[in-house]
Amino acid sequence: MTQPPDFKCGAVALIGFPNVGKSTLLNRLVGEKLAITSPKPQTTRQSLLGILHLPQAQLLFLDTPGVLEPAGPLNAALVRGAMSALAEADVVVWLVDPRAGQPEDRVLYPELRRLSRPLIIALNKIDLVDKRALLPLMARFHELFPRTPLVPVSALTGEGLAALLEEIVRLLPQGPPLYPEDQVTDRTERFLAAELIRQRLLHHLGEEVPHAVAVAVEEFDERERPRLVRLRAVVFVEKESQKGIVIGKQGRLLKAVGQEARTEIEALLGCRVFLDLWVKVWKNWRRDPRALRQLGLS
Ligand SMILES: Nc1nc2c(ncn2[C@@H]2O[C@H](COP(=O)(O)OP(=O)(O)OP(=O)(O)O)[C@@H](O)[C@H]2O)c(=O)[nH]1
Ligand SMILES: [Mg+2]
Repeated sequence: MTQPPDFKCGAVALIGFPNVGKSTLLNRLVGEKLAITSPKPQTTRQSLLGILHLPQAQLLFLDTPGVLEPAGPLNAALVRGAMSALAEADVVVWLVDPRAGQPEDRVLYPELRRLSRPLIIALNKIDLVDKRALLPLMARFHELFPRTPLVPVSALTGEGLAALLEEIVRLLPQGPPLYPEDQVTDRTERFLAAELIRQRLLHHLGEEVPHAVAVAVEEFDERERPRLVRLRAVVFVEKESQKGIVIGKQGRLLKAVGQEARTEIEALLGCRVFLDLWVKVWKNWRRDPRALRQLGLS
């Protein structure tokens, strides 16, 4: 295919505090459910690329883990992941929740102040706030970042996203597309399946346990595809008591997670799925550098 000579292509990092809606925004912009989302902070652990193909540009959106002051090795690895996305990006979109957002975000603010690449500030979740209440916050951002475009959006309703896309495309460098037109992510089906299982776990678990959970798809057997794909996945927890919680009374919680995840994975793969789901204790995996490496988290 021939591209117009002024075709644009580049990486766009979506960055911000946990829970501000980065993954929701990526899915909405790309039009596919790639990144998992949840009301619990620190849902995203690994960066993920979502590719938007436009007639005049290819946008490589990079979803990143939410940035806060690191506490513990897993957290530190998440923040490092987000920061390296910042270094790789051609354009950075800083997503802020106007209900909580302070321009002086302790970790990101100093990084973004000295950022040498184009920045856009997106105030997300405007469906939840009174528009007039946005004005003082917008004025404050404008004072601190006078030349930075400021775009109010809602990743949920789609409001403001056309304006955001326009700003992004304007700031992207010229260049040929890097990915074929039918590719929407850089992640494997195996990875996306593990994340879908984790999302169902986040949904069912209370406040503390979700952070102690990791999921690995250990077997992805495609021999019977397109009729059927067989998956064996392991849910890792940090201690025995958490294993009981994840399994639930008479195995009910794990069963619900398995059934819901299977339906979602079937939609992802476009075929029937057999999901064999196990729970194992990996003592204090969040503090174990070897575990973090093996789970792809550092
Ligand atoms: N009302 C409303 N809710 C939103 C919007 N964007 C995201 N949310 C919700 O906010 C919560 C967090 O969204 P995520 O996309 O998981 O947030 P994130 O920034 O990726 O969070 P981490 O991965 O934990 O850093 C979810 O419950 C979303 O449904 C929005 O524009 N409006
Ligand atoms: Mg996320």
